[in-house]
Amino acid sequence: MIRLFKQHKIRQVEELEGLWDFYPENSERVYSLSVPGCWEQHPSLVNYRGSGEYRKKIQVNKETALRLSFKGVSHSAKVYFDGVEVVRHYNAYTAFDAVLTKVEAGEHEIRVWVDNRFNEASALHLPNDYYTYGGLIRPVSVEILPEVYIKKLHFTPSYLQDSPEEVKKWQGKIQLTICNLSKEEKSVGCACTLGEKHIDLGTIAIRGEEEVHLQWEGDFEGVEAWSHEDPKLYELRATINEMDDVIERVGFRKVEICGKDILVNGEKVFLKGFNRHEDYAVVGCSLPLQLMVQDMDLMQDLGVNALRTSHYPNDERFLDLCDERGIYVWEENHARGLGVAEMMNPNFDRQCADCNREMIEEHYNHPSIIIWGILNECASESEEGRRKYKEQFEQIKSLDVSRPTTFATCRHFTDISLDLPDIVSYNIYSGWYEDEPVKERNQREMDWIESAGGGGKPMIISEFGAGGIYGFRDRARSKWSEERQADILKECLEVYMDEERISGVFIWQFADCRITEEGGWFAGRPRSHNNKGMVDEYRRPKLVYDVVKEKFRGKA
Ligand code: ADA
Repeated sequence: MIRLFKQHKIRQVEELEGLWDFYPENSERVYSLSVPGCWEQHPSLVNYRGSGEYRKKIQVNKETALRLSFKGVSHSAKVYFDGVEVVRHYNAYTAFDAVLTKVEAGEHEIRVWVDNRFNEASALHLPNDYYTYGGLIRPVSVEILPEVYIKKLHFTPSYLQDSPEEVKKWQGKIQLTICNLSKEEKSVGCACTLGEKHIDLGTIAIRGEEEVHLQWEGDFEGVEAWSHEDPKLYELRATINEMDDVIERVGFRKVEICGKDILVNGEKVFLKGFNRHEDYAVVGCSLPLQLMVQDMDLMQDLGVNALRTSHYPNDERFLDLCDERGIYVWEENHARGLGVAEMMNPNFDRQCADCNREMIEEHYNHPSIIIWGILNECASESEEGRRKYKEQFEQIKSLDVSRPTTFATCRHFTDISLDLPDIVSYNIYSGWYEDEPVKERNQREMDWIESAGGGGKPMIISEFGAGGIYGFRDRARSKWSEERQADILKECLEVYMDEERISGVFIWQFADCRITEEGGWFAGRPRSHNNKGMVDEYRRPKLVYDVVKEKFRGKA
């Protein structure tokens, strides 16, 4: 399954899920691996940090153009079609594609060289407090393209500011990009439907091998808003003649910052949720839908209304679930804990810019995403780091002005970048890393933030938590015991949930996850896992589960 809804009625799409041959580099052995999937799922590849080639043959019935779509390859890919390189990509967590023209009828071979090694060329995937898996970790599909096709369909909802509270006058902006793959100029009829509304965009002429960008804005009477309480979704379908179509699923919701408050559809919201790594004991980072649904069901059982996609763009199927369940999402680019030296890697700026662009282009239409985040705990206390934060926030705003921005800092009392984001967020581990009284420590943090450029803005506690090893019970309530984890979370939640200067809290973290042994991470991570989950990597609940459930459910 590529998405939780069909994205085409005309365009033919085939998902290339199932078994692919995998040839690890410098090995005679050939594996038969499931796609999507991590190669670590195979007992002989459970620790494999290296490269290899996936191979798959496809049949084409008549000459056509094809689009090969890769939703996530971890972490570097080079794609060959009949032995010719057609695209390469860096970063496990963003999608990419290749459009091939004049593909003849017959059998063809797709080869994907994949590499999950750490080296100078990789500025974002490096030894860290999560695991960089290997493989075709998200769906792969092949589409038959007509010579004129729809490349992009974006929808931006809004409402007139003078809308009376109870009935919003919803409006929407539709942006379409249409490509002409042929060498001759083509004229095509374009139209869109959204709910009951039909929009005729007229006949468009496109010169050979060029693309055009169309935009339409207008009112949408009688539509219902998307919100946490009532996540109403609509299908937006764009068509060109009977030649091609694209379907997106959208929602009428508007997110704004009003002083220290975050508003959704004009109502103040308090975000309560988890940081969630895409990681599950037996499948690595390549969760099938049923395990995504289990995670969502558990988080909703715990009483969340929000999620932070720590620390990278998520699988679109999970974002589709958030759209359907009314979960507010802080989606962020891929970075965790990079100091100045790592941010000065010559590939850092380009790899971040690519990730930001791909994240927003691909995930723009999800109503659940209400915040774009960048650069978790990077060097925001340095001049060099500040320049990079500033540059990336400018890029984000150039791609999307409809959502506020933030970043999670841990540069306490030294950060010089708090004036840059729309929302100030901080990671604080009182009771775990710092044995200071939770309330007093948080007051000092908030007072300093307001004096250091973050004043007048919403504040979110983007991480707090404690370690608890599943099954380790201790009457002494020592650190790493389930009892102590529950005690610390209880104290933190009693303070943070009742702090009127705070607009949201994200617990670190939903579930335990595998970490990278290299780089010394093992020393502070028993079992070579980050053990701060409410559940372990098999989703077995710890004592803290019911403590958090009672606190989260106790606050609307
Ligand atoms: C940091 C970081 C998280 C995780 C956490 C921890 O705040 O953002 O990814 O490493 O610390 O468990 O200490």
